Amino acid sequence: MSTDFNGTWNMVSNDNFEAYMAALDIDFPTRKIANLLKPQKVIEQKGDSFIVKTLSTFRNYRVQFTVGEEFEEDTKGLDNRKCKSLVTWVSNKLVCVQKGEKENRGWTHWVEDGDLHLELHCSDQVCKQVYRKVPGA
Ligand code: 1AG
Repeated sequence: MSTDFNGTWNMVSNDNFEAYMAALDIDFPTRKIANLLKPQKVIEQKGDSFIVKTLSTFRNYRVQFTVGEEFEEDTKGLDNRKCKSLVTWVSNKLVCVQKGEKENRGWTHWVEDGDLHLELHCSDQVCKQVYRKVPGA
């Protein structure tokens, strides 16, 4: 049995997000706004099929994928690039490689002590986020 990511998760910490956004060439005013957000992750998982929604008062982002199947990702509303993305299981972690214009781009999700962890990386920058499960949601 792999990890169950289902649920609604609220951000509790966000380290180095600003530098991660700068690595994606996000402009200064957008970074200042985005850095103040406390987004929510809403994850629907059925086996290896996922819909991950990142919701905030500023912008929303939705991605759908099946583990092991490369897909075209359009990061619309974020840095507006196209990537060839592939998510795989690495033990109990979901590891995404986002191939495209930006080197070393991707993310890793895992559940640890009941919290949802997310590490986002691009070029030489790593952003670390933690989300706490909303009970009953
Ligand atoms: C993601 O999470 C990214 C989801 O794929 C959003 C996280 C970071 C934003 C990326 C770049 C910043 C670009 C523009 C800033 C503008 C708005 C920020 C709004 C943040 C909420 C949408 C990995 C995984 C599945 O959970 O997507």
